[in-house]
Amino acid sequence: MKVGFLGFPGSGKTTLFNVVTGRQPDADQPGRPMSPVAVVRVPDDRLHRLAEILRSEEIIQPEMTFVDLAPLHRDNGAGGQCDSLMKLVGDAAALALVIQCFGEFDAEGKPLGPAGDLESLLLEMTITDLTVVEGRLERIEAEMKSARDKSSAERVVLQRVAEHLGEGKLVADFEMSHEEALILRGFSLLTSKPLLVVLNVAEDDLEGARCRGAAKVAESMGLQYEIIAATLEQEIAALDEEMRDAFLADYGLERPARDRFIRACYDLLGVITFFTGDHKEAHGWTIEGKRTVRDAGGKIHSDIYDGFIRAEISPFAKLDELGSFAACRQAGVIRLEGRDYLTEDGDYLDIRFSR
Ligand SMILES: Nc1nc2c(ncn2[C@@H]2O[C@H](COP(=O)(O)OP(=O)(O)OP(=O)(O)O)[C@@H](O)[C@H]2O)c(=O)[nH]1
Ligand SMILES: [Mg+2]
Repeated sequence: MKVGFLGFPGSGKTTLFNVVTGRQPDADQPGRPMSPVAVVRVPDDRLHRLAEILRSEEIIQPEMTFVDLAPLHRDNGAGGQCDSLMKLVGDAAALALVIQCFGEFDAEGKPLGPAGDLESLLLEMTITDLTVVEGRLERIEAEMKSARDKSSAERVVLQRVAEHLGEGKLVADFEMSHEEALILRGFSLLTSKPLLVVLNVAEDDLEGARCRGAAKVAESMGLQYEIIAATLEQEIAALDEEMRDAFLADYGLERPARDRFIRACYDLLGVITFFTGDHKEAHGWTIEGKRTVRDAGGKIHSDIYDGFIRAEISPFAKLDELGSFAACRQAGVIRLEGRDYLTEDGDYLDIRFSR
């Protein structure tokens, strides 16, 4: 699962990337990450309890990947960055749009303020999608000059999507059938991805009073947003635990932004966590989208997907309450399920498969 940070120059992408991935800024190259990709182990308290029950030696937290993408130019949504933008975003499953809500705005800086920045960022993405869709339509139409059938399913849906994008709407809000969704999936359109708006505020504006306009733009587009003071959070992240709690309390912050941000990404992507394990390790995994127990097995290994037979499911809440697998078995809360069972958050899976 990969989340990319997208935004205009200097909006705070690298600062936020450091906050979320727990990295310290690179002193030699401030503003540039050491490496733009980081795999983060996401803490889940339930794993400690599971390790206790399983008597596991090791705990393996689920992983999430973050990418600090190169900045987009501010060209007022002229759409000149389409190719590079598609390449830049690549296979990121979701995007965090980082909006600068701190500092002075240059008198000549084109989009003035966070609301304008968010609007032009969304416009840039919409134009990119439109360019991709129209490019494909042109090719289809050229191919169809020789064929008789003028109403291929792909052409029909692409025409509808082009119209939708032309109205400035996001593909995520496009109503489509299952078949149409399958056609569109292959294009990886930017505005079809789950988007989280990050309003990067100054430390004297933690409530985001100066970015109400941007928050309204996000709301009007049906997008979730988080208000985060990235530089402040970076300082907090560098403190030891005791100092950190005192610091957070001083600023009236409940938890570090990192937790809030990762939670928001989970919600955005509809991610759930499931568990496996034995005396060696207690292992947490995440899955989004299609999440039958067979798909969950596939996250672990393709052999499990291919040879799936059935799974024994123990819900974490029951394991926690009863304290052992034996007690769960006795209470009859362990279930045997086939491949189509929909995995629930907190399920402990014991999968039988043939090799
Ligand atoms: N006051 C304030 N400054 C910030 C905040 N976030 C980032 N900055 C500053 O803004 C500058 C740019 O931050 P970066 O995180 O490097 O921004 P970026 O989006 O990675 O920049 P590029 O990679 O060049 O596009 C740095 O000098 C940061 O210290 C913030 O929340 N408040
Ligand atoms: Mg940067």
